[in-house]
Amino acid sequence: LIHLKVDGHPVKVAPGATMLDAIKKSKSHVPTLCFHPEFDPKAVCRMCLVDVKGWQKPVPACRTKAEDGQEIVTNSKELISFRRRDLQFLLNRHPNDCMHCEASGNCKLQDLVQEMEVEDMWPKKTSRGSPSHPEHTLHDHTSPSIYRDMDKCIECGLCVDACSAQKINAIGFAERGSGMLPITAFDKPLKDTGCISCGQCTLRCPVGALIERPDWHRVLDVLDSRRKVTIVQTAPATRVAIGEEFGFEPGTVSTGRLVNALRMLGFDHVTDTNFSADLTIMEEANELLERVSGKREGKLPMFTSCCPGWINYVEINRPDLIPHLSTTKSPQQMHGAISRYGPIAKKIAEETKEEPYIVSIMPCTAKKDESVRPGNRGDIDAVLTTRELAKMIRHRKIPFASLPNDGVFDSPMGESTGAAAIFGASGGVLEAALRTAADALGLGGTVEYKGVRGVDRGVKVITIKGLGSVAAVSSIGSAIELLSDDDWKEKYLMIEVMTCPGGCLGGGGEPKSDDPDILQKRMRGIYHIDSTSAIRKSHENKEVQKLYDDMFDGKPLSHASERMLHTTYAP
Ligand code: HC0
Ligand code: SF4
Repeated sequence: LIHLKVDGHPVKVAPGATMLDAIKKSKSHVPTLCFHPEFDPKAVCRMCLVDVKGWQKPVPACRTKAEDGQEIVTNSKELISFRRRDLQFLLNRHPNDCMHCEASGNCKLQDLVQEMEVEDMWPKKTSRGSPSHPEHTLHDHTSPSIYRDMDKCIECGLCVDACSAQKINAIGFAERGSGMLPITAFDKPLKDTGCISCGQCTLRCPVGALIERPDWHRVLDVLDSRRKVTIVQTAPATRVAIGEEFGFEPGTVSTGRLVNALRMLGFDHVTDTNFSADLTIMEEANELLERVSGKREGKLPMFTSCCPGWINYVEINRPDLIPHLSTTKSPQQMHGAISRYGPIAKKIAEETKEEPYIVSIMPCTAKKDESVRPGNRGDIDAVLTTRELAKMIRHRKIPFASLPNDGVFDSPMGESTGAAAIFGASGGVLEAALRTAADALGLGGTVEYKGVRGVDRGVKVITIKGLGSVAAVSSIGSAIELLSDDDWKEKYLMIEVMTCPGGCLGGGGEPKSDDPDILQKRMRGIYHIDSTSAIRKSHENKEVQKLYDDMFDGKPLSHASERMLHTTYAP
């Protein structure tokens, strides 16, 4: 271990640790703006400059190694006044209209202004436009999922890191050196770039320059007007992350609190996307078996189709892979279709002669994009991220943290199994499909396929006797690597791709976090739901069985289910 002192107090850290790690272990604190544990430190914001006894100049703590015997000073008068000047410099180029900013209350710049008490230095006039880069597109609202308001950009580069970690590179630096501004390739509107709407950039942006398209205001308007009957669905990965916004430990399972909060917001029917995750497995597992037996068109290996960032990637970059994509709609879109045409909608029509207003709560920004795809348009009226839901809850002063964790979903469209719960984690869709396919083939054996679990970027492979090898890919960058040669075509029967590292629980619409173990913690929550579920296989979901009897001629891949639960893709 390395022994050093921070502001006079002894601290021990492991070899390789940075000064910032040491400071975090101590009672001291230095602010950071451009640092995130997922990426290499760039030290451009200069907020974490510290002095070291005997050293001539201050150094950035984020990227300077801790060494034996160092005596670090974090808070000298000079350092504090340097930080305040630096902040003032940023504020001079910033619109400073927090009152209208979606990031307000969840913005590192705003927090720092308060922490460093530089409110007085705030320019009185809001300055629209970026004086250093008037030529670049500042306001880009062309994407159905992501808004760019670049006059709020503080040039920390975390969005560039995020997009490059995804190997998409839709945004990059316009210039090197001073005055770097992240822009799209050729300064095109985002919708005309290779952006797949994954939202990883919005997850890392410390301010309000990159955000999910805000739809929560119009949903609140509908709820307030009470003119429409509303149906809301909530995704597998939302329930293990929403609590973070209200002080719960990451991974805390808040399903009951979430249901209660949605009812208090005024939603008339609170339903579970997990119900439709079970339905998805019924279609997708049977689709796989029919492709294997040659009864159905479509190539092997079959790719999962529930991740809209992945679908965007294939359509934009690899249309040759379309025949490999499962035609099964995602749970969100199946749920949208059944909300629009199924039993709840029928009842609403009988009582009010109206159509319902349908909302989904997702950990994902690309789900906004998915809901307006040609084959889906109209089923879902608004898609909100987990972060947007948290804003609504705060806006309505609902005391989420003190709500009992006992709310239950409506029935129908509320029952789900452990197989549905694990959709929220990388490998989960595959594991859920295996549980059903293995039973259909009479393979028996295990419920758990632990080899496909895990949140790190990369590819996990397992081989099932009597079936073949299957792979789960965590992050689009890892999928791009896997697809770079043709090996995969021979090796696997089925491949799950999740765009975001860790799967939906690492989605671009989840709460922002600087915790390096955040994905692990949320994953534990997901598998806890599964292991404590009474029913753990999708085909044993009673509500799903009844839905097949009532709407889909009693079986998956029937004529009726092909019409409502499957989709097509186009380059
Ligand atoms: Fe997912 Fe889904 S599991 S994509 O990650 O399949 O967003 O949580 O809702 O639709 O169920 C996201 C999460 C979903 C869908 C489901 C799938
Ligand atoms: Fe890149 Fe994803 Fe952001 Fe698009 S949404 S710019 S692909 S990180």
